Amino acid sequence: MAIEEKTTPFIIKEASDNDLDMESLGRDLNENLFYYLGKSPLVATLQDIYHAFALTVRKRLLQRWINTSMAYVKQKVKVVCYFSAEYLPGPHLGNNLLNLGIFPTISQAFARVGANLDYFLDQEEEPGLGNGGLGRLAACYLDSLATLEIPAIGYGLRYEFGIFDQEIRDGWQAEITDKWLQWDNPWEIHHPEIAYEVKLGGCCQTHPDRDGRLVVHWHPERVVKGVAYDTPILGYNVNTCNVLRLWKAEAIESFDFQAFNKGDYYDAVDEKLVSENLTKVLYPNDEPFEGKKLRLEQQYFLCSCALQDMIRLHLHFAPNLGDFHESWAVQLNDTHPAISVVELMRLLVDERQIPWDQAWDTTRKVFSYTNHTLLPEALEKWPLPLFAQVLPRHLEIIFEINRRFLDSVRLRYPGDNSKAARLSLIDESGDRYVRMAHLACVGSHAINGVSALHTELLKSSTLQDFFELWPEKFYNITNGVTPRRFLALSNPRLTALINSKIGSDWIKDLYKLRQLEEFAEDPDFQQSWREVKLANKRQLANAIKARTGISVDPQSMFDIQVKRLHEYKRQHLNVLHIITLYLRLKKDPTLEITPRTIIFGGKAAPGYFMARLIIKLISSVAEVVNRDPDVNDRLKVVFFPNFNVKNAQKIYPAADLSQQISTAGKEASGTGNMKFALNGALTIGTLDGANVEIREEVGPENFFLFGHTVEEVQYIKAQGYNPYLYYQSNEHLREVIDLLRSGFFAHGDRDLFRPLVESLLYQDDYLLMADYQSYIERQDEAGMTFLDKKRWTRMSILNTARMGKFSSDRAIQEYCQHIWQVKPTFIELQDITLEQV
Ligand code: KOT
Repeated sequence: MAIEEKTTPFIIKEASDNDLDMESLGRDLNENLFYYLGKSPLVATLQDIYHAFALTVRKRLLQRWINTSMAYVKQKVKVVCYFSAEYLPGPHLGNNLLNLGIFPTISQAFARVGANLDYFLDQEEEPGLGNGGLGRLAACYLDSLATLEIPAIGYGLRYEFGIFDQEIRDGWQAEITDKWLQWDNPWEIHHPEIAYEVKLGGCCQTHPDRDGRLVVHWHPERVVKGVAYDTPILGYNVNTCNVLRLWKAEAIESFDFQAFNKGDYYDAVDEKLVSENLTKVLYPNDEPFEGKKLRLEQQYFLCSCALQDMIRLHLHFAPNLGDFHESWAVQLNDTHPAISVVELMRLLVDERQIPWDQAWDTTRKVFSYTNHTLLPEALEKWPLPLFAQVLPRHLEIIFEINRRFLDSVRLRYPGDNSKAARLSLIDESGDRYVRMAHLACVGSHAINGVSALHTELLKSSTLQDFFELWPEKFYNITNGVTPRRFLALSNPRLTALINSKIGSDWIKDLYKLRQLEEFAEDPDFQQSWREVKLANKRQLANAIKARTGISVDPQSMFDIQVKRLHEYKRQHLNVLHIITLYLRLKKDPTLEITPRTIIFGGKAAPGYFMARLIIKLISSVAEVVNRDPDVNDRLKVVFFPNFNVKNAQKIYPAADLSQQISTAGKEASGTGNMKFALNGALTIGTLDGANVEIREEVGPENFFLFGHTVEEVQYIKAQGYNPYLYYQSNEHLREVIDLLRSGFFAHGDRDLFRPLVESLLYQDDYLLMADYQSYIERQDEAGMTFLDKKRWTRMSILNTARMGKFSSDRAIQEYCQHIWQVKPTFIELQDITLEQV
C-alpha cells in the first residue's frame, strides 16, 4: 500500500541552457556553500567545498533525470528493474564529472586557483553497500544501462552501515564500523512521500468472501515502513539519467510525545528502533550462506518495497496490471531477491484478486535470474520453521507453486520420484528447507551464468535437472566492467595516451581498443606506455608508504592480488610462492631474480577464521621478508588495507601482473581479472571463470596459464586426493611448508599457522599442493618475461587492446536483447520552465 500518493498539478522546471559552463557551475558552487552549508570561503573545510560542489553537480543530474523520467512516462517504455541486495558504486563525484564531459575543464579550473581537484574528490565517503564482485557488478550494470540509454531502476537497500572498514593491527584484520552517512550524503534525495508498508510474521486465515470465494488474510505480527532514497545514475555522454532507489526501514508511525504516557513512550521508541534495525547493517559475508532471520527480513523488505513501487508506478499510467509484464523486466541478482517471485504472486492474487494462472504467467514473464556462484555452501536455503515465522503467507504460496510445479514434473518424468525430490522447491532430505535457487528457476523465464565455463558447470551440475527440464531457459552472459570508471576515470594517463592514438570513441565502444594493436611494437608508443605504468606505480608506491610505512621500488614488478579473502581464491598459494622466492634468496643472496613487489588487498568475513588467518599469514611473511637484509629489496610484500572501490581505482592502473589463481571450477567469473587486463596488466591464472575467455581474447601467448583444469580437479578428487604426497615428493614445496610450520614467521610460535598447514597437508579442498609446481614455473616465466621490456610491453598493450568483450556495455546489450527485450530511449534535454502538466 502506498502511504501517500499525491501529485501536484504543476511541475517546476528550470532553464537547462549552458548548465555546464564554468560561470554557472562557479555561481552554484558559491551559492551552495553560502546558502546551503552556511559557510564563507574563509572557513570552509575541504569537506564543505566537496559538499557544495557535489550539490552543484547533482543539480545538473537532476535536470537530466527529470527529462529522462518524463520521456519514459510519455513514451510508455519498458523498464528494467535490477533487484540487488548489494551495490558498490564507488565515489560518485569524479564519475559524474566524467560522464557530464566536464572533468578536464573542472580540473583545470581548480588548478588555476591553486587547488588540486583530487583532494576534493578524496573527501567523498564511498557507499560500501556490498561485499565484493556481486555488488560491484550491479554498479557497473547501472552505469552501462544509463550509457546505453536503457530505461532502468536499480532497487536495493540503504544500509546505514555498509561493509566495515578494514584496519590491520598486529597483522590481524580489525573491523571498523562504516559510517558512510556521517557527513550527510549529497547524492541522495530522500522521498518520504514514496513509502510502503511491509508486513512481517504473524499468521494467515482463510475466509469465504461474499461470492463464496476463499480469500486469505495475513495478520502480521508487525509492520515496517520502507522509505525511498534516490541516487541519480547518469550515463556517459548522454542525457539519460536513471535512478538507484534504496529503501530505508522506519517505524510506521512517528510517536507523539504528548499522546503517550511514560510506559508507552518507551515502547514507541523501542518499536522505532526495532523497525529501523532492518536496514541497519549489511551482512559482511561473501559467499558462505548464513541463515539469519534478519537477513531474510531484509531480503523480503527490499522485494516488497520494490514491487509495490512498480505496481504504483504502473497503475499511475495504466488501468490495470494485465500488461504488467510488457512494461517491466526484473533481473534477480542471485537469489537474495528471489522471494520477489512469491511476493509478486501475493500482491497479484491476494491483494488484487487476479486469478492464479494469470498471475503466474505474468510473474514468470517478468523475472529472470542470474546465478553468481557454484559453491554449494553459498546456495541460499532457509529452514522451513524460520521461513514460516517470518513469511507465513509466502510459505503457503511456495507450497502451491511447488505442488503445481511437481505435478508438471511427474507428468514429464512419470514414476521418477527422485527427480521430483531433486527439483522440489523444498529440500526434504533431512530438516526441511526452502531452496531459493529452485524458486528463482521456477519463477523466471531466463536463467543465466556469468561466464562461459560457469554456465556450462551450472548446466552440468548445480542446476542440471532444471537444464534438462528447460534447456531453452538457459543463457550465458559473461560479466563485464565499465570502461568509464575502470579506465577513463581511474587511469587518466593511459587514457590520454590511448586517446592520442585512436581518439576517445573506445569509452563507449570498447572493441575500438583493437586499433591499439598496430602500435604494439612501435618503440615510441611502447616507451610512453611504460612511462604511464611507471607513473601509476609511483603513485601507488606513495599510497603504500602513507598507509603502511613500507617503501617499495616502482621499478620492481608489481604483482597484485586484490579480492575478498577466501580459501578458494587461494591467496595462500601466492604466499607459498613468496616463501619459495624468499628461500631461494636466503640460500643464494647473490641470486639474480626479477625484483618484485607482491601486493595483497581484500577483506575477510569477520566470522571466517581461515580467511582471517591468511591475512595474518600475509602480514607475518611480509614482516620477515621486508626487514631481511639478505633479500636486499628484491622482494617486498605489502598488505594494502581496506580494499574498496576508491583504493581499487589506484591499484588496477599500477599492476604489472594480475593474480587470478582460484581453483578451477570455483570462481564464477571474476571481474577484477578484467579490470587489471584493461589497464595493461598480464594475468597469471587458472582456467577458471572468465579467465578462460580473457585468455582466448588476448591470446594464450599473452597469458601465464597454470594449474589443473576443472576436469582434472574432478578426476583428482574422484581418485582420492592425497595432498601429503605432493609434500613428500616435491623438495621445494616441502621446504616451504616446513619453514611455515617451524614458527619462523610467527616469532617461533608453531601453533599460529598450524590450522593452515594441517589443512594443506591433510585436507586441501582447493588443491594448492597439486597446483603448486605449475604455479611456481609460470611465476618464474612471468619474472623472466618482465626483464624483456619490449616483449612485456607488447604483451601489455595487446592485453588492453583485446579487452573489448569485457565491457559491461556488451553484457548489458546481451541482457537487453536476449532476456529483457528492451530498447534504448533517446533523451533530449529540453528547456525546463514552470508549466502546467
Ligand atoms: C554471494 C552469496 C550467494 C551467492 C553468490 C554470492 C556472490 C557471488 N557474491 N559475489 N559473487 C561474485 O559475483 C561476481 C559477479 O558475478 C563474480 O564475478 C564472482 O566470481 C563471484 O564470486
